[in-house]
Amino acid sequence: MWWSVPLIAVLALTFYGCPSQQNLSGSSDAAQKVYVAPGEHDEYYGMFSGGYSGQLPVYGLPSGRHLYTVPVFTQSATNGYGYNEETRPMLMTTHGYVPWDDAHHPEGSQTDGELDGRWVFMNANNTPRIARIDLTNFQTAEIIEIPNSAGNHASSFVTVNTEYVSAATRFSIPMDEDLENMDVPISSYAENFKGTISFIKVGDEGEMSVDFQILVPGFNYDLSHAGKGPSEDWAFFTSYNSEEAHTLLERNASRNDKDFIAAINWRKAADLVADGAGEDIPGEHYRNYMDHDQQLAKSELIETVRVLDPAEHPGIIYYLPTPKSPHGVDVDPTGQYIVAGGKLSSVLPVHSFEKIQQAIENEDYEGEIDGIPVLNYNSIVQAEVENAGIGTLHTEFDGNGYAYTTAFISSEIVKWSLETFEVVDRIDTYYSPGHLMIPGGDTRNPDGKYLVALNKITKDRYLPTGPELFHSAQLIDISGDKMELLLDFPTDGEPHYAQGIRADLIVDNQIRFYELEGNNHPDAVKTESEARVERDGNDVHVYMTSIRSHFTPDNIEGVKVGDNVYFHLTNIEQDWDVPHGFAVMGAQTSELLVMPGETRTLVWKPKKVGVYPFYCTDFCSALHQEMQGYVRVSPEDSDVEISYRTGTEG
Ligand code: K7E
Ligand code: CUA
Repeated sequence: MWWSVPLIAVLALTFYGCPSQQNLSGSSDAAQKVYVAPGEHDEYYGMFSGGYSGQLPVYGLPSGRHLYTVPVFTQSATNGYGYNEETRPMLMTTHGYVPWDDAHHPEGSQTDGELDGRWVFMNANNTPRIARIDLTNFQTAEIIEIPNSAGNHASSFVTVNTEYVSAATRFSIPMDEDLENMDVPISSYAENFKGTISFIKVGDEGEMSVDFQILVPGFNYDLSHAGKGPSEDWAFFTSYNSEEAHTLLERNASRNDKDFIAAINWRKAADLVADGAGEDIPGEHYRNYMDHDQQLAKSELIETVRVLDPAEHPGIIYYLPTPKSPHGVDVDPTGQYIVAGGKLSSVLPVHSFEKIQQAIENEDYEGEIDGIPVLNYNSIVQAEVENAGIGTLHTEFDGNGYAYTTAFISSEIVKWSLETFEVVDRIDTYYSPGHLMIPGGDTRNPDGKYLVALNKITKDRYLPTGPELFHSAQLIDISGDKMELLLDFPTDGEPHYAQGIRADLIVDNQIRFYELEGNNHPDAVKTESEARVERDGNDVHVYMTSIRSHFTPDNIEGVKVGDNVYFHLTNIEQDWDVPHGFAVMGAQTSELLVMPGETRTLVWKPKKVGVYPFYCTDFCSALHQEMQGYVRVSPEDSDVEISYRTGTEG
């Protein structure tokens, strides 16, 4: 192979800095296409992963306007997510409380292979987890930890009816004969380290459970996508490091001419598990979910997980040889073609599902690894797309017979035909795209109108903000024969993948506020007359209400140094877009931002004697500044009794 690592490095240097910098758009035509007039709404929601922000920023498309950021794996001071008592349990893991993660792949729930607008799933790469975001209120509804896994990267891709969400180990881990994690020299990688590929079952209400894991050789499992149509019972996972290197992977994991895509018949595996196949092994993990009735997150610890050994269950997994450390794996809308991103490959390999089935039937194998048959490359490959750019990573589809692939090193998007497998168009991006997204572009029915390039390098595209810059997304019109660049917009964090979802699938189901009547939070108070302060040993509970423009109570005495003060604030407004905030001087967490009909709790441990103000943080009315109160904090041994009032002097 002419390709080599030093050559990649040279190409990287050559292409990285200097794609021609002229801006091809800027025509009034382009402006017209992305202009969303004041008061008008965008056509699509763009759900972007936040990468190392751990959140899910939401943009309107085509305008590129930043609409909201859903807090997911990271605490958010904006609304108190992960700080307040109600949402803290969402971030519980077997490693303790983990208030940050690295989120890569949002994926919308699907029905019959099409986006249905119910939920978005997103993976946490660092401390392996999958979150489910509820699109009726854009809040994180559930987070499940993935056991026996390290680096949950090939996640969270859904099957055609959201039966399952995928997960896999990016970093293999040592497991002994009983499949317990163990303490061994890193140099024993080849004999001791294993990977797992996990299938997370999704219930009717979205509730997640780890249904089973498949034990696989200690490669690095990278990306995934489920099949559709003829391949809908299958899911595909790329891997690199089939060399099983454990140091300097840059070189040591780039030696083999081919690595593998793991093709998994998830339906068959699931049926086996349902019939009692497999073995329960240790696999402690948390499942955290929002109890909607109580508006309170809850955690449960699950101890074991079911595992399948491929050697004992033939037919559940096959390896598809794939050139040179593939990255993305994408399935075309017909479900017939499986495209691998060949990041070190000179061609873009496309496997045929039909040929894969044929090869399986004929036992056309070129080998076997740990009981997993390796299919013959030449028997399964449909085409190798030539000239598809350098450093190809990810592919999406327009539903009109074309595929679009990002090329990181040559900084471009390349459009090619699914009929001739020839390149028909290419467009420069600024700079170095990772993923790309077409609304519905990984489903059975893409909306082939826009494409978003998620670029990794920003440099000179915006006014500089010192060394650290936001990332840059670019919106490209793909409705014609030639791609046309329409818009640049900056994105927060490091977006990897994104999902574009037609607005009408989401808008009609929006919750505008929570019904006070349906609020069964144990510490809710629904009228001002129920508001009160109670002492229980060193704990003081303030059951407080907010409504424009006062808190009840707003004068509190009898708190002492050393107390734990729980402010349980219920916003008793019943109207859209009237949150109230709550902050108290010296609090060691964030504010609360409480939606109408909702209850949230802030714990405060006053350290010093004094009178402390508290106030509403959200400008809620003309008399918002008046929305304030005082707590008197007395010495630890004081005999001031608890008392509270609103609107009475004294
Ligand atoms: Cu950034 Cu999908 Cu994590 Cu490729 S991954 S770029
Ligand atoms: Cu309530 Cu400001």
